[in-house]
Amino acid sequence: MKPTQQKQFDKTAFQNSVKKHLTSTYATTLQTATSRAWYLAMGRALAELTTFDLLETEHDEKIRHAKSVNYLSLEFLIGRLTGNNLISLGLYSQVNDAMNELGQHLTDLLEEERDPSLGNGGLGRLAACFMDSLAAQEFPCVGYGLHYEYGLFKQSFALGRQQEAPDAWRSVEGYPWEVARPNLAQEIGFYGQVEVYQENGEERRRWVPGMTVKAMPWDMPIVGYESDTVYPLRLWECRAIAPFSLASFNNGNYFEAQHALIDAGNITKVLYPNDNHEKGKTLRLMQQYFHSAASVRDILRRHEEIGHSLESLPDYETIQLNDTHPTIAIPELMRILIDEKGLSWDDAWRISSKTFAYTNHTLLPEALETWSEALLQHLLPRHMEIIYQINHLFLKEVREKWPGDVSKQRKLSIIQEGFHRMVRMANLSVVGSYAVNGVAALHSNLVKRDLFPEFHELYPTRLQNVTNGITPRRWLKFCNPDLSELITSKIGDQWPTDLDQLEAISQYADDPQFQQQFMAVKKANKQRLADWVESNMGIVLDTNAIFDVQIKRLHEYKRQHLNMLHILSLYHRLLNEPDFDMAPRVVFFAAKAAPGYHLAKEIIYALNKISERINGDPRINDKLKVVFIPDYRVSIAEIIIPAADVSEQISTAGKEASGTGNMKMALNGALTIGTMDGANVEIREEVGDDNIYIFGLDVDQVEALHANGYNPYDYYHADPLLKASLELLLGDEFTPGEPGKLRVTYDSLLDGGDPYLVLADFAAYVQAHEAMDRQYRDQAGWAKKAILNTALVGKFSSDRSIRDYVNNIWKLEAVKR
Ligand code: 26Q
Repeated sequence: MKPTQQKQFDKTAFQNSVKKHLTSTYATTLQTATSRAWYLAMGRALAELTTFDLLETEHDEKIRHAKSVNYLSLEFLIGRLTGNNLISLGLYSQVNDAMNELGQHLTDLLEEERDPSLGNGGLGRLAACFMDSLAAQEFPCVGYGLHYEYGLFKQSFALGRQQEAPDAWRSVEGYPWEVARPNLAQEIGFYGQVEVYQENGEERRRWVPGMTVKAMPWDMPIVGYESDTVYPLRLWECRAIAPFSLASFNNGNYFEAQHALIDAGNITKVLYPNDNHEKGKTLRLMQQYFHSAASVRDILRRHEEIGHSLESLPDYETIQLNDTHPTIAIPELMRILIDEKGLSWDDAWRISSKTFAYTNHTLLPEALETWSEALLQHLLPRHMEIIYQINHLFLKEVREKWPGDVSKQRKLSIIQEGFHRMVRMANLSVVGSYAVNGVAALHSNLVKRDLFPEFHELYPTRLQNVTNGITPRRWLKFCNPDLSELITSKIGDQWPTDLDQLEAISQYADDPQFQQQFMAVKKANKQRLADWVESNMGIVLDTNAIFDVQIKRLHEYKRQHLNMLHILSLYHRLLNEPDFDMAPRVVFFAAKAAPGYHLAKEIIYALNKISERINGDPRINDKLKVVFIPDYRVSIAEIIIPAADVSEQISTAGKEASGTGNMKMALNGALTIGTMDGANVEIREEVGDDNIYIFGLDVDQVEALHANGYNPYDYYHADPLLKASLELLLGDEFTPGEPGKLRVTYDSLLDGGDPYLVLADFAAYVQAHEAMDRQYRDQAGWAKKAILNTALVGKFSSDRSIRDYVNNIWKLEAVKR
């Protein structure tokens, strides 16, 4: 901590500020204020401090003249800011004391904050961790996202089925940490046509939009850990240009005018709830362009305000595209440079193609974005022209490299031919970027080998790897204070900014006293989770049981249904094998399903019904419990992760690009049961084979099995335990009096062909669990493995990921204030 930080905190002034906000901002009194009002007033008082530092950082001459990264993402899943910012500010205990004197408990007030759920899952959470690591290491940056009025839907269950409700994360009072920046608002066009005109004897083109909306920025402060650098997460909100058209108001068309207002307001109304699946909806494309256009203009504004030439843009600004979602920023920058700034195509392309870099997060074909050419043409006619020209020049390169090879041209073209011609956003991103990266070593290799092999040949240095990471501030220091203190008592307090230091903990892995302390912390965290479950769900849990955790979006490739089959196999054995013994186990799930993903919702339903039956079955003697925690979000992850004994990372090999929950749970001392997929491969490298339970088919075996014609019935008939487990889904065991209600899941695994090879991996998965079960009964041995997990995963700090981006891709320097 910088000494200046503590000096800056004036307790009385802070308390007065809280009181002032209670009365003047929230119209309440010290006597009548609710906890919620206290939280809001405290948040505003704290935000005053960070807004001050935000503006100081923005105006710092050294920072203004340094190179910055602009992280463009349609999602930033930041989670609650108050507790985290208190830690970064180094003010947690001072504010705790100050609020105590006002008769308030800080921990209670923190619970009043609603999560800003402005993302679906891994990709959005990664963006949030990256912002934390950028600010912590003082790399100049701006995060650009969207200010959705409604975040990811709230999930509840009705008779076991997922219900979705809108997530009004700002409530009526607004969110205390955000500050509107009306001076930085932009106008964004849509539709219209391209006009051709002459200037100085030259033919020029300009886009005349048919509709214009306003982009209003809201800044969220990203507070550098123990530094007074605050960088902005700038979220654009769409508004109608004027409240309504005055002309139509006056001629009586008032309601028509209101219509325009509603349309514009719609663009940032709600986050699309699809994850790893694209649906070519117009409104989604409007969101993407709105986001890209506002962000690119803001970047150019900053660049030009300092007086830099356009030529030097890549020396001062780099733009990282978080997946293809903001790819339309590439033709937008080209359009501005050519049509508005008067640059030649070649000059514009030289600038643009040195400015953008693109991160790929998926190999799943259904997740690769394509947009209908007709839709793009209609919505963004000038961008479509620019895309054609980029493609034209690119295909020339392809022909030079592979003369006469039409199939290469067809495969690499940015335009996919066919009855409905489509624009391939991934191809546009690769062509328009100076660097492309995957998110884990295995994934990046598959990007080179399977997804973009020709691009790799054409541009041999463009494709790279940057393994994902997580911020140790939120995902250890803040969410697991007891473990953090234990670690600090052994190795000092510098590990949150230098996570490799955790390795020094490994010397205590065999120390019985440390083992006992480590397991006592785990037990207390399990108790905290058990208390949450009891008070929110009415299920009583035994903290001696193995806490076996799978928390992530519901998707077939993540194979929650493989976990389900394991549960069914345990249930079957408990009821049918007199000699079967197992350590008590609680299996936790938390997962949202995309509202349109039918099978995912059926799997949730099945898990809920199975949970109901098993938890209430006296025959199994409390050996097994299943808990499906509703409404998975960052704040509940902060309770579950520190309590996990077992981390389920069981995707079909080759399908999970990286995973980041795997890193969070290992860091908090859970043992992973996982496939050779994503970052599991690198976690195994770090913790060693003895401290992780790897099972199942690897990428090559998956490929071979598909190539040889996979038939799930082969496994079904050959393995009696598998057959018995699956058949439990057919009767009325879990839906008394209503047999067959769970058969959708059963059918997908048999007649449906089991596309993710659940049945093929079942036996190996059961075996790996048996080995874990045996290990758990030797608590000292388990403790050693758990300690080594915490000690050896320092690599997965997002600080390291950011340094990899900085050194290998962005080439920027940290700027100390
Ligand atoms: C695309 C078009 C239209 C609507 C929605 C989307 C869309 C939205 C979100 C497509 C994909 C996503 C999210 C993808 C995602 O979260 N991927 C995960 O990224 C993590 C961070 O790199 C990885 O750890 C995970 O492996 C990967 O699945």
